[in-house]
Amino acid sequence: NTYKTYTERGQQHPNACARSLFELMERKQTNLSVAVDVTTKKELLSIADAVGPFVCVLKTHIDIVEDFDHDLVQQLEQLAKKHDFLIFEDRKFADIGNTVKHQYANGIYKIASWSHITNAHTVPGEGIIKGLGEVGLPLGRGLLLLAEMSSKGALTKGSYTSESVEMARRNKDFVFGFIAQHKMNEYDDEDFVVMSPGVGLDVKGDGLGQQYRTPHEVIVESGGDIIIVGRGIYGNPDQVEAQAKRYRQAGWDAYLERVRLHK
Ligand code: UP6
Repeated sequence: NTYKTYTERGQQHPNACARSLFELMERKQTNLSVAVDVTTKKELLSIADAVGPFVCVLKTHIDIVEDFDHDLVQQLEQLAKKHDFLIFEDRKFADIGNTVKHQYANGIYKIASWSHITNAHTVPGEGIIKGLGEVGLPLGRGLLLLAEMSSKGALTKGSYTSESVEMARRNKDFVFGFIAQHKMNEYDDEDFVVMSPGVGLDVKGDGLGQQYRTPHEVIVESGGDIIIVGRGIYGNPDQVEAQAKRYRQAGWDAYLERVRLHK
């Protein structure tokens, strides 16, 4: 399935969130997700509006915004409609089922009410998926599991990764993919969406453990589906739109090459 077109995968996918994601990727011709890791509402909204036309998914870390309020969320939702993208709050839940349920539904952020996609570490075991699912499934949300991290020395490898994939296989109603560095599909009847962070065209790292690969390495060589790019796009405030176009083109060209190679 990794080597089929996004359209074909969208038509066959059992998960509603994945279906709409694949459809919108093909419609907008983009497999780019921008990670907007800025700390003010104003910057977040202005970058979201600037990159909106070029992304399939806008990724947030809502808890770093100093002046968070519910108007921010409403404006993000409006931008998602205006530009046709999904919102992914990169919350990286990591607690027992009962706790993450509250962290997902309640508190200040009420993530489940506005974020189409969120993610979770598998370190607590499968209860984390059950807890999040009680909140997210009735709302039609989708979950990604962190199977592999991009940072140097990450412990997400070997049996940790393969057992994370097994957890996803047992929870396909809610889990539609992974944050990972490689494709995870092994069987004909499964189609996990792999979103890969740690993507950059100009630098190889950030001095704090982040490691960057190119869109070609991620999509053609490793079989990832969506590239997640943060500082490479918003790092220079004067170039946000130009960089978004550049990464969107690099990601889409890599996807077309992958489809061509495996025809
Ligand atoms: N992220 C990673 N690596 C992971 C998982 N998530 O970098 O394994 C997230 C970071 C950040 C974004 O939290 O939001 O992806 C990468 O940003 P960057 O392109 O500016 O390094």
